[in-house]
Amino acid sequence: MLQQVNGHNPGSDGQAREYLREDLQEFLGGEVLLYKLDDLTRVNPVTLETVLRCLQARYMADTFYTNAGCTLVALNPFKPVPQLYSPELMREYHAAPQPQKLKPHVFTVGEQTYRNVKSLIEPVNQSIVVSGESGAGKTWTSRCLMKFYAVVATSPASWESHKIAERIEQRILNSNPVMEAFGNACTLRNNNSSRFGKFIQLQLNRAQQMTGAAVQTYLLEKTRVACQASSERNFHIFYQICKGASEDERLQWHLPEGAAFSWLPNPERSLEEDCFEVTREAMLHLGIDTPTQNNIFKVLAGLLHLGNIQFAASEDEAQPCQPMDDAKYSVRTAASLLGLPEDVLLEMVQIRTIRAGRQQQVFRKPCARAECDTRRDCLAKLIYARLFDWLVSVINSSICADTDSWTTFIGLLDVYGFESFPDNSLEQLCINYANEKLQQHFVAHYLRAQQEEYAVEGLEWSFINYQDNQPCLDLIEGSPISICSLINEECRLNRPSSAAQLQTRIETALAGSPCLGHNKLSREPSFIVVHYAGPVRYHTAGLVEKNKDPIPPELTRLLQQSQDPLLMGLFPTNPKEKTQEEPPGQSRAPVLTVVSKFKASLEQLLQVLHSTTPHYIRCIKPNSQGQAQTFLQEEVLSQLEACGLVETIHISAAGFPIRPSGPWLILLLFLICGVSFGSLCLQRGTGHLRWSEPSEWCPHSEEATLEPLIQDILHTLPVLTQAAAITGDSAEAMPAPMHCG
Ligand code: AOV
Ligand code: MG
Repeated sequence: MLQQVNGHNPGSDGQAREYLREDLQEFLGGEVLLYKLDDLTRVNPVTLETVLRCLQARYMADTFYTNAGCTLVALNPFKPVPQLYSPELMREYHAAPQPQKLKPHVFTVGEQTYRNVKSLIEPVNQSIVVSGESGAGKTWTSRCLMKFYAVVATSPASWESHKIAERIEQRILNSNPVMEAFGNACTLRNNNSSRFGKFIQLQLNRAQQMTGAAVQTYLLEKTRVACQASSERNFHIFYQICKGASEDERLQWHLPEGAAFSWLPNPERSLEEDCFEVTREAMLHLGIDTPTQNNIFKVLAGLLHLGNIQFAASEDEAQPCQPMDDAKYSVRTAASLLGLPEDVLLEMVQIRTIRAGRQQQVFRKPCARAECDTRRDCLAKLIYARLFDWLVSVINSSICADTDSWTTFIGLLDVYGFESFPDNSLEQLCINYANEKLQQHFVAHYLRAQQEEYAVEGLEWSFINYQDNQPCLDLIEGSPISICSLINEECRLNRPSSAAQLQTRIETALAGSPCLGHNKLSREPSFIVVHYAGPVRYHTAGLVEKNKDPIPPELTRLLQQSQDPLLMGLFPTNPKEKTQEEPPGQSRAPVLTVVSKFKASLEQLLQVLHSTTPHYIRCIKPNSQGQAQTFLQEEVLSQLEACGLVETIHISAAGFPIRPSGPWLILLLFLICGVSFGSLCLQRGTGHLRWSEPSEWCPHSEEATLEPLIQDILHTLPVLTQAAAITGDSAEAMPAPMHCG
């Protein structure tokens, strides 16, 4: 069982009883310590203040997980707590007849989800949606769940023809350091911030062993390769290479110690994520051999040199801008590391080709300095994004099970959290849009659906108002007019339009939206969206260009000429390949913008989530400085408000493990079937009945006994009785096991 980590006892402030539901005060008797309240449905009254106090008391007592009805609240400890995540503890939760009776933990959610997969009554596929703002602990939590399943859902060792033979679950775990090295970066909010969204499907066979996994990623923030906000960094992998390369590798990749790269800001910051060896080792285990790895790192070093190519403005418009004197070495080195002829590389960045006229004649136009920079950056983004996608496909081919070797899955969703920076652009708009969608999924699935269900069941229920974020989603993605549609329209019309004009268009066309904030103090053209988690100001400069994400076709053709084996694979010469890289006029296909592609991928994700039984974990960031033992009430309060936690608790507190309709019938059936045939088992805590074999009542004890089942029945009796007798207000007074899913 979990132990208190330290002896600090902040709950003994004499106020705890005040915050406890009256029926429980009597039941628990004596002094009740606030930090001992494992479930927020037990605080009284359920208000932001009482919930906050309880969470604070628990946090200060090193108790980081608390149940909140159907969700689990996870406070970020901001310090290592190894005893909370040991394999022994994982097994303890797995073996427990009723894991929900143990201390709240991410393993409880993991185990309940795992047991639900077996259910024959509800949809078998499950998902765990981990949410919270940037730095709250989503990636940590989802890693922790993957480790949990790697321990409890182990499969027989599988051997491959590779030199490295590895258990599948080990390979699945190895996908984390690789994806984080290439897809995470240090931001103002989080030193290890995910810059892509991830949905991992853990595939289980009939025996509930993990036989494989599949990863789906969402919109990598590729602009980071070439542009990092001040005090932020590029993707971890670049720092790892520069810090961890051997002498020999430094020579090969032209990375002398201490070399300065403009795309490598803040290299002096030392982060634990900077460990090159861990990434290499994990790549090896995933089947990416050392020569291929070295090829990848060589190309990445090429990108760093590419970033050092600075152009001098040309005095004659007809002449191309030339690289500055000290950038000539960078051109040479970048070209050699990328396997490209130096002169062709330079020319493609300096000179634009335009097709015009009926004959589609080709004209060459020297680019101005700013455009040269844009083309150079575009080249880097193009390479990095393809490399990332390729890595994901390699990971998938290494971990994905054959379709006939799995029957069900548990999906883990870990996307980039809500964020607001001094300068927010299309990346933040997409990130916050994704978070709005997930919040809406929760609202629709739980807050609304649950209350509607109560109404259908005839429960006298005063509807609890919650913050519905549909108006915000209408503003962002609605039809016919929304922020997305207006930005897309600008892309489609392809007209020169200033940032100020875009601001005016958005503010005029969407003036009626309650979620469009008042934009009084704006010095730069921008608009404000009032998200469920707070208002965010988005700058309009560059928004349309980012949404178009134009890739000059000559840059793709340049990369197709590369002699580098990796780039040859990433950019095959395929004349059939029709892309939006075609210049306007050549291609008749509708232009797919960044936001329209992102919208479509989010919709697909939500369809998958809807087809599963969802479980929710709410990660909360106790302070924005990342400090242990620091609980800033204001900051936590806004997160609690944003996710509608109090409403969730109220609604959960009225839930029943079994619908009140015909409870006696169910009980009778339960007793007969359960005791006589050992085939019906009540899953408390999820509110579902499921059929199971007698041995599964207590699957991990040597002697499977009827005890847990009988305990379940005994525990359920009063609830069933009350459920049958329920009238009016009694719903609130009753001890209420949660009803989820
Ligand atoms: P995020 O995924 O929610 O942010 P992370 O999971 O990366 O946030 O957590 C941020 C940091 O908090 C981690 O790097 C750890 O240092 C620390 N942390 C989180 N949870 C724990 C825990 N349970 N125990 C110890 N330390 C923890 V973002 O990816 O930015 O939205 O885009
Ligand atoms: Mg993350």
